[in-house]
Amino acid sequence: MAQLPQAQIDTIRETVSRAVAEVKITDIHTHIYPPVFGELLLWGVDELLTYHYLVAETMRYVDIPYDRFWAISKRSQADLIWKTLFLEHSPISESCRGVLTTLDRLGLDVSTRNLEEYRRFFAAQKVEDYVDRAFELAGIESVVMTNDPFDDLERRTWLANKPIDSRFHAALRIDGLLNSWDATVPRLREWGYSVSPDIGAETVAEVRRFLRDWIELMEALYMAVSLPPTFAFPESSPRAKLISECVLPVAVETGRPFAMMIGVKKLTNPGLRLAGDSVGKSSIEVVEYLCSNYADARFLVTMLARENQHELCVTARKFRNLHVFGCWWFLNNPSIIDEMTRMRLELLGLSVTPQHSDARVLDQVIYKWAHSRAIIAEALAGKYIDLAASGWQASEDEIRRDVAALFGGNFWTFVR
Ligand code: RAT
Ligand code: ZN
Repeated sequence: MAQLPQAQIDTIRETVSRAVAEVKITDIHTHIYPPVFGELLLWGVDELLTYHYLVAETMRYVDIPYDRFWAISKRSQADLIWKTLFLEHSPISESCRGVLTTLDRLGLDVSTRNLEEYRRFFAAQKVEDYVDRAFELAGIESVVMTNDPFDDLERRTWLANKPIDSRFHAALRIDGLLNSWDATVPRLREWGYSVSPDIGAETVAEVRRFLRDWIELMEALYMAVSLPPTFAFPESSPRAKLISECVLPVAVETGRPFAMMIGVKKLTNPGLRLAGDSVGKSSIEVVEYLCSNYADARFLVTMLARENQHELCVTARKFRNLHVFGCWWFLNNPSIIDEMTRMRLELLGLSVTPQHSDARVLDQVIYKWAHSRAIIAEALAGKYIDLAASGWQASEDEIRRDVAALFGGNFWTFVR
């Protein structure tokens, strides 16, 4: 293999980094909303600071009882987090750094450390314009939301049939259906679906009708669920029955993928609320079983445990109806994104979607994409440099084509 001249290495790095910096992204899994969803759209510095990732980090340093923390105002929570994580310690964690990247990209001076000044900046923004600004700074073209028909606020907005900003696509989130069936039965009944706990033929037909109705109303691109490390399939549980009898048949019939986000241990520490979920290693055999036995269905899969990442890549090599995506939640850290992206490129080439933002606060798309782009660009550049050493030169157009696929193109091909 030829030893490449440094100038050629530098040129490849620059070309890849420019292509990645300029690509317009489809962010395939977020928790953000357009303004029409009212208070569901979170934005601004107090929301950034009270992100549940930062709540968990703060609680390691302070001894305030959890209940007291939740009882104080959001502004006071943000004050405590700012003081604890930014002023009393250097903010080196990925989530802390994210707040600073965001403020910096918005043109604020982080060296002043003046939270009140940042608050004044956000208070002067008009939300509609701010959405445009955040999209622009993040370089995103569109996002996929997480849309829960069991959330009353969200439900009301969908049922009101208001026009929705076309940059925001829907994903029908069905955790309620699959993870708490007993509590869901009375709600479905209340909404006119004739279901009963035992999941007989009529219930199956009615749950299918419910899924079809909501896919249509939301124009959902896919159905999605988060699942525990103990997720098993097949098994005799309401969840497994609902997946095989309702979700997968509707997925096939409507041509919508089923997204499984596997590996979350809910409320390991209930006092922390949303910040209290943890991670566990899951069974890859379940993914293999589903992909193999439901060959007509398509699965978008991300797993939360680092330990599952290699076998997930190998499984994707075996099943083309499996699309691997994202570095989810506790994996969305530079060292792990780097490792996972390289492994995926090596095992799956360009047939993955390496990242999603999971932003819960609109402004987070700015930092999450700035940080991920840099790491993915570096991993990718390494691959083109290795190719060049063999004599294969990827052209700039080819590099741009590949980058567009990784940052949204593959997803669109898969959902369509
Ligand atoms: O990453 C997160 O913010 C988690 O709290 C979850 O929302 C997770 O991403 C999910 O979609 O369940
Ligand atoms: Zn999420």
